[in-house]
Amino acid sequence: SSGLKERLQELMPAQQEALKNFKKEHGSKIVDKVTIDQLVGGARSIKCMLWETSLLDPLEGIRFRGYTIPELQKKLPNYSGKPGDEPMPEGLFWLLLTGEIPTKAQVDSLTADLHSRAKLPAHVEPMIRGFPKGMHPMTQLSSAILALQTESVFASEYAKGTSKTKYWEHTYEDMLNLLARLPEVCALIYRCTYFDGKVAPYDSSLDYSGNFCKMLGHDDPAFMELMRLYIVIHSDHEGGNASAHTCHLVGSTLSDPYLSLSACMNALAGPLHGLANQEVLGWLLGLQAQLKEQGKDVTPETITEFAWETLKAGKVIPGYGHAVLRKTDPRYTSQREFALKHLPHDPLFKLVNTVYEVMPGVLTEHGKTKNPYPNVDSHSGVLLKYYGFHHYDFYTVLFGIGRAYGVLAQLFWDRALGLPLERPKSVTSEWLNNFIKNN
Ligand code: NMX
Ligand code: MLT
Repeated sequence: SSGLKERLQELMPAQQEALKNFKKEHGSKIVDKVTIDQLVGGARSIKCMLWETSLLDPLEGIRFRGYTIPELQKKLPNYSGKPGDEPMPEGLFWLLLTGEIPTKAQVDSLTADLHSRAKLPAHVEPMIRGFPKGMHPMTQLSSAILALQTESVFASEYAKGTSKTKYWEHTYEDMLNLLARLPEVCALIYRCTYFDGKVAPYDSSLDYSGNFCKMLGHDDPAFMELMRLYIVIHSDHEGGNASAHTCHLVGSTLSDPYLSLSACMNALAGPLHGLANQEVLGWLLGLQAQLKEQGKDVTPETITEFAWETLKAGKVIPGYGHAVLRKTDPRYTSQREFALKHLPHDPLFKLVNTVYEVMPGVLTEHGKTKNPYPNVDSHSGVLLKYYGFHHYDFYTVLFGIGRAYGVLAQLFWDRALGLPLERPKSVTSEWLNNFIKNN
């Protein structure tokens, strides 16, 4: 054992007690009000969910258990031990679960634990190999996670009549097994969708990200570094985003972590959410192709023209805007810094920079979006493409691996804290009209 389960077992009683007492003492206090705009408009900003692992500030961006991304880069153990290298996702997972920065030895033991759980059940590989050509990688991922559900400890223990006090333990087993099995699942999807289906053997001498990259067929240590950063920054974005909320909602019915994570991936697969990262690269390549065809250079003026064409066609600029953020996403900034360090002269990186110079102005003039600045998806494709990873309809799968770390850590606490079935109240238009008449 890595010691993680034992540490959680030590931490749980105090957290359970604190929440119980907090509810008892302050349960009737009002933290928010709901306007009709919010009710009709996607529940935007309504504070109505407990999510322990991260918190999003509109101006500052994300903090994971209180730490910003630059702080994580300094404090979490990295693979090489060299200062300045990227943090390991296993360390982030420890932090998300416990609220504590792990030592390198703890991270290494968690890596070893994950490796020991990685073997797929026999039916999953043939199923992935049998998926029809052209099936989107996110559809494959969600289906493969569902297929893994035959192994759910939570589901089988529940069927045997386990006690509520044990839910956390079954969830713990499922979440680790599930995280451990995702690299091979994703590598199989990747190699079967774009190549000859051959997957490099599992390499447990590497860390989670290193082995994952190797199985994908990308051996470059710099790409492995990128993957560490990529998984860390995509892991969690508080609870209200569509994928995290979906996982939490589905899990609240006591559907096991496999069913919950598969549902989470279906939300992430939408173009307004995680699929935007593939859309961004498509948009940038479309821009390059059109300008080349027209014999024009890539300049702030030609980019502005192309952006207006997109907007006038009734489409969004992918990678820009956000439901909560009102400034440049720090996840964008961390990827930009990675690019400045590793690929400062890449032409596509330069293009992304020029887009960044003009787009806030274009979107402000357009006058609709509340946030004209780039989000996480605006930068990720450029980095992946630089390392030869140009199959952009696979990008959201990588986002999905990252997101699994965050939503599963919270799902553990959902069960450990005994959070109830989620069931907000809906109303009809008729109800709203009557409400207005009477108020
Ligand atoms: N390009 C053009 N129009 C935009 C954009 C954009 N990038 N962002 C928002 N708008 C429009 C939006 O469609 C809406 O128009 P309408 O009134 O006609 O419906 C108006 O501006 C107001 O929207 P907001 O309140 O600013 O944004 P909202 O909270 O509704 O949506 C997003 C947030 C992220 C869905 C939206 O900004 C968007 O569609 N962005 C592009 C897609 C994208 O990058 N998604 C990835 C988000 C991050 N992630 O990974 O999940
Ligand atoms: C996310 O990472 O989930 C996105 O930025 C969307 C969000 O936070 O609403």
